[in-house]
Amino acid sequence: MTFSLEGKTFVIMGVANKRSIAWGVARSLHKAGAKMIFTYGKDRTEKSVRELSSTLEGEPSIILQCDVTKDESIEKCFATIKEETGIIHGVVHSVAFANKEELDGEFVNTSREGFLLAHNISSFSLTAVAKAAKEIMPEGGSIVTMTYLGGERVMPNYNVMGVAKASLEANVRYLSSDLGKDNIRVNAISAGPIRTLSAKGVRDFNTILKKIEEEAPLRRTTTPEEVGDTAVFLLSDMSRGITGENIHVDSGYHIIG
Ligand code: NDP
Ligand code: N5H
Repeated sequence: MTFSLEGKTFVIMGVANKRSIAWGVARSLHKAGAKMIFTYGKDRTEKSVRELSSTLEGEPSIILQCDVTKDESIEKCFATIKEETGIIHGVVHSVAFANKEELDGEFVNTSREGFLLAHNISSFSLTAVAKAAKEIMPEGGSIVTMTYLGGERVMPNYNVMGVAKASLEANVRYLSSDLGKDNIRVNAISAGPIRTLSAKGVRDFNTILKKIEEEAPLRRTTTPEEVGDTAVFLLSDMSRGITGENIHVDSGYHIIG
């Protein structure tokens, strides 16, 4: 199943390697004929993004740094996008971070610094990026972010990231309310667990995946392709009536229990 996004340009934030959910989205967008601009956070990620993007056929993608903890980095990144491509039609925000030591043990022990860091990178960044992106979306567009069920329910070890995802999900609703008059839609995809670099080191990840295989309505785990294809739908006019929504791409697991 493909939707044509020929002639449209999207900014993809959060490709770290070939397992990244953002890379799953990029593959689906490529199939739909879209043009992409990739952004990365850390200097050390640039090489991997360049190598991956070079595997996509067609004209080379633009690759820029955008460290979402820095206003100047976001401003510079979107100013360069404006110079290089003029307008864009949407953004995929697939960025989150929390200190490793706060993704284990009890949430009650979260430090002020760790709490603010997780919220800064994983939620406020969407607000800051939406503001910058709006300036180069004169025809309207679509913004999609990635969340997890731990933002709605207590999940073991998700801790401060669960609170940050609850903030992100509310962020989606408030942004969609503001930006609707500019014909910009804002939605989240709540993905089921996928083995990515961020998930590396998560204790009992196999057990989490096994539970989904046994209990989710579709009896299988989520793939980056499934998330990518839903993102294409949300970025396309096929979803033109949808904003402020959180679509679960999780084999239906969220309805259980
Ligand atoms: P990845 O590790 O592949 O992606 C995380 C990305 O966040 C990296 O590209 C990283 O880039 C980026 N990032 C972190 N800090 C910053 C920063 N300061 N500025 C810019 N970018 C930054 O993991 P996923 O693909 O799994 O994660 C993508 C999104 O999907 C996250 O929001 C995650 O919470 C969400 N999600 C993941 C699930 C899963 O099971 N994997 C399930 C549900 C949601 P860099 O290293 O260059 O800083
Ligand atoms: C309930 C769970 C298991 C507990 C796992 C929590 C995962 C939280 C996600 C955050 C984004 C992970 C994170 O920040 C890891 C960093 O501390 C260390 N890793 C890095 O710095 C790498 C190198 C970079 C690339 O990572 C980032 N993020 O920058 C949730 C799981 C079942 C599902 C899951 C894994 C959800 C999710 O939100 O990612």
